[in-house]
Amino acid sequence: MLAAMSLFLGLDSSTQGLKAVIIDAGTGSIAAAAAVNFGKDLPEYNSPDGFLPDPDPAVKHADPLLWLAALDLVLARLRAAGAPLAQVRGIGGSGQQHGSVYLNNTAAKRLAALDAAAPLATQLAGIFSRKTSPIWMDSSTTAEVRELDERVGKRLQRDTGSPAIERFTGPQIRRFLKTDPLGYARTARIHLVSSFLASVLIGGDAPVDTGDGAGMNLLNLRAGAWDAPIADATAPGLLRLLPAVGKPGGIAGALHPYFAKYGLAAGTPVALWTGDNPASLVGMGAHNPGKAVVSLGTSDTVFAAFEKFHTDPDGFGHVFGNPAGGNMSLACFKNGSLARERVRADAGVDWTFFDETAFDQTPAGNGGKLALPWFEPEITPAGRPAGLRANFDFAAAPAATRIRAAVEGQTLSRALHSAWVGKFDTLRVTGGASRSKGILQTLADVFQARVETIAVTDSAALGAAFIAAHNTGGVAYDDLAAKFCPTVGTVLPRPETADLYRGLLGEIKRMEE
Ligand code: XUL
Repeated sequence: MLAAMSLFLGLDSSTQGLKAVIIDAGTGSIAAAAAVNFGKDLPEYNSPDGFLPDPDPAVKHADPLLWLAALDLVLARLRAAGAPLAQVRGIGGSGQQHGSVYLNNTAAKRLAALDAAAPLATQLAGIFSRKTSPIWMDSSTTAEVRELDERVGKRLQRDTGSPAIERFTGPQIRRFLKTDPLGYARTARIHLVSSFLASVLIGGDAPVDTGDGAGMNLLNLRAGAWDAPIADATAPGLLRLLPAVGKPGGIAGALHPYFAKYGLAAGTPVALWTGDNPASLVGMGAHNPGKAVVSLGTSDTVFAAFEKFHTDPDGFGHVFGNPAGGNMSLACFKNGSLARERVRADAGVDWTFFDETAFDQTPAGNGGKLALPWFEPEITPAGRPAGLRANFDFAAAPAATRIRAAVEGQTLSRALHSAWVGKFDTLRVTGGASRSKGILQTLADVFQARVETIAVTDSAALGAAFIAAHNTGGVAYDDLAAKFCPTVGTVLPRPETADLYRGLLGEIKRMEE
């Protein structure tokens, strides 16, 4: 009975799918999990990678009905698997950041009147004033970013935590205003992916949290409220289209009776939803300052909780609200695992060679040979042409030398651009490449920090469940982290490499310029 009192559901709506996990906060175990892949499981939405194909490579929009269909499907899957949905005491969630959903003036009524007899995507098809949602991969707003820079200037970064960024919501809203003024005029509410899905769960109008709200170029993080002059400079009348801003620890509302058909209890408290990166921060057990997270994925990210509000002096990184209170930093490096994969494939070696052998065959520092595998235009640092950069004849070098050069180059660049992210002595590493002994040792040596791997795979969904347990059940984040995020591996920095890598920081900086 005691265990049944402590079940919490976490949902994560990412670019490519929706994940659900039910945690037992009492025993520290996963009670159930399910997932939906947008492309494979819902092919009728014509979005193999989670967004709609578009002839313009800068345009990346998704169909919000796809996210609704996925919500019905993932809950149906949990139910079919016999998950203990009736005992869930609270629900939390996270969404891909920056993506926005535009609702017309019928939305409030239709959300309140959800009918269990029909699927969400059918009964909510008419609530949108913009048929598609721009997502974080969209980069079609270069002109709007320039306009916001001109209109607001440096204050944008100083008060919202980020300069104007193409994928951020404010520039996207401005583009909508410019390209479809009638559609903008028909808009009654603009939600983030996270607050939209929370709104559906409660059949109402959920607040935006400061974690995800900070990804909009609209939230004054110093004040924890929308910045009226910035909203005005973005689009006229925007302030009244924005939902309330919720405080960390807050509740969005009570679960709508619609969801009783899956076995969930109507009225179950739904915590404020947040962005996937803020959710990952807590899901990785890194909600307190002192531990930074390095996530090695399609893009690599470095993020950490920090105390006193400050921003990246170079203007590349972002500040978001920390769901546990305070703020978090995030630096995003576009050339992550795809770049490593290309270096490996071009060298004609397998992953064991890339992950380990290459590092056994070469010395730390690689005799000064470094490479920056920027096959895609990099965003940290931004504004440099794409292409591989090396300070030696890369193509002619042995495979092991190339691999160490690329991994050390990437890692030194991560270190160079994350000096501002917050104080830490530990790096928690996650993502596919965290299996590589060579990468882990390089991280430990370059950052001179203890490197920990933990067993968590879906850190955003797990973090969403933590947020549910904390905000609706009063469970402490420290308890959750201790139970769910134990360290499974540790790599210590070798002090004798500290000077070597410190010396190479200057060289990588020169190569970036
Ligand atoms: C962060 C960002 C991505 C998305 C991925 O700024 O754009 O990490 O949140 O879902």
